[in-house]
Amino acid sequence: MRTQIGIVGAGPAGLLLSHLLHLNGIESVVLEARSRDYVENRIRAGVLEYPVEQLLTDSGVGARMRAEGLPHQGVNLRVDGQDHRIDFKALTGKHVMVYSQHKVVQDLIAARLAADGQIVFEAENVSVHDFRSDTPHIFYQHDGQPQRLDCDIIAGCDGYHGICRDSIPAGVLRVFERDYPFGWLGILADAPPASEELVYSSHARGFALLSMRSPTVSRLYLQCAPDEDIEAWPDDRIWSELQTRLSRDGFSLAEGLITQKGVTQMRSFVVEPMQCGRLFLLGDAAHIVPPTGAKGLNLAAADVAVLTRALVAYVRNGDTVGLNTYSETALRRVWKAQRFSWWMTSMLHRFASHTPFEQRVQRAELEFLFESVAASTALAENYVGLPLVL
Ligand code: RFL
Ligand code: PHB
Repeated sequence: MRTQIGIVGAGPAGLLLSHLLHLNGIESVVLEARSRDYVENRIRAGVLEYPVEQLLTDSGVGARMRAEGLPHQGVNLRVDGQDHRIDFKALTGKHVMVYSQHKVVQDLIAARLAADGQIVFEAENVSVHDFRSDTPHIFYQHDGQPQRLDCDIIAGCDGYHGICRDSIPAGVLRVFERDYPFGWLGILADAPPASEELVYSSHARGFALLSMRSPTVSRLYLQCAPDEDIEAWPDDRIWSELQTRLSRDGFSLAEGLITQKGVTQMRSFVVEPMQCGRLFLLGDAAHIVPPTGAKGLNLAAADVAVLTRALVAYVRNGDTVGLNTYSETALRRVWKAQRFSWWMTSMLHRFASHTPFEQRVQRAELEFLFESVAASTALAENYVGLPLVL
């Protein structure tokens, strides 16, 4: 089989890339290790930046998001039981859209299939080859049969645990990373969200976050040990800890049936460059952010915007400038989102290693944020999302 762009991974990055390329008359084939049912129901991110919401709308896949998504004009930072609202609308004129990642994935799959796009689900043993030559190709198995996909360019959209990044020869990539001494215990619950907007709470017992998926479903997180044993957290312990860490006068957290729970590791990770020959890395395949800034999915979409522009110039006019500068361009935004995610994480979590001096500095950082319009604006500007291409 032959196509113009071979895409590994049907997460948000791979599907959005395939969709935008199609709108520009460029063919692609997406190879996905998992089943359609699995990728369409994988619960992950929930906050779309303003430029990402616009990109989805402008590219014709925003109808359900506009009908079911919840536009949020601000967030609350709760510190020791006191709320401080960051008003996105007043500070930036923009908002964010609360809409589940798995619905974005469903919407993109529906659009690709409606346009006769090719997505191979349950592709096994995918491997990428000769991407430093003019004849890159991908081997995989499907229904037990060996297959070969020849293409001009390979897009590695296969997430943090994928194979594309590790296929790049040793010595090409430089890794930048930071691990945090905590994780997040996350739940999904059939309970009406106790606040109309997200609440990021800094509490003496650790960070907590109140988020949501719909008017009847809450998404809640607790700072926990990085290797926390989920078995040690029966539902009543989770609710009791959430009640404590999110408490505020006049606030009551609605409880309900917990339908999912899990622990996520917190990590910052970037590889440079995000390309090797004709293999390009996008999204989690190239970088991971801690979730405190809600940036992971949005960064994947921004990489896609940069690569789409470069591929269109290349396919239409043979112009290779965009491809040659893909990594440099994408990394400008990646590092700004890394900085923001690291900063939000550092400001809002409890660090067992903090000295009394560092605790006071953390407190001063929060107080300054609430007192200064300039500081609040900087948070709002980053949270609603920097322009997709910087
Ligand atoms: P994805 O979504 O991981 O998609 C990669 C796809 O590649 C497939 N794949 C392969 N296919 C073929 N062959 C192989 N060898 C393959 N190996 C992997 C996978 O099955 C998958 O379908 O990466 P992408 O597209 O770059 O999108 C990135 C986002 O998914 C990610 O940044 C966010 O979900 C991160 N993230 C969150 N971000 C937020 O902004 N807010 C959140 O609340 C939030 N919560 C989360 C998260 C990530 C989580 N992970 C990764 C464990 C919660 C979790 C649990
Ligand atoms: C979520 O709704 O899952 C969510 C929201 C904001 C974050 C992280 C996760 O910062």
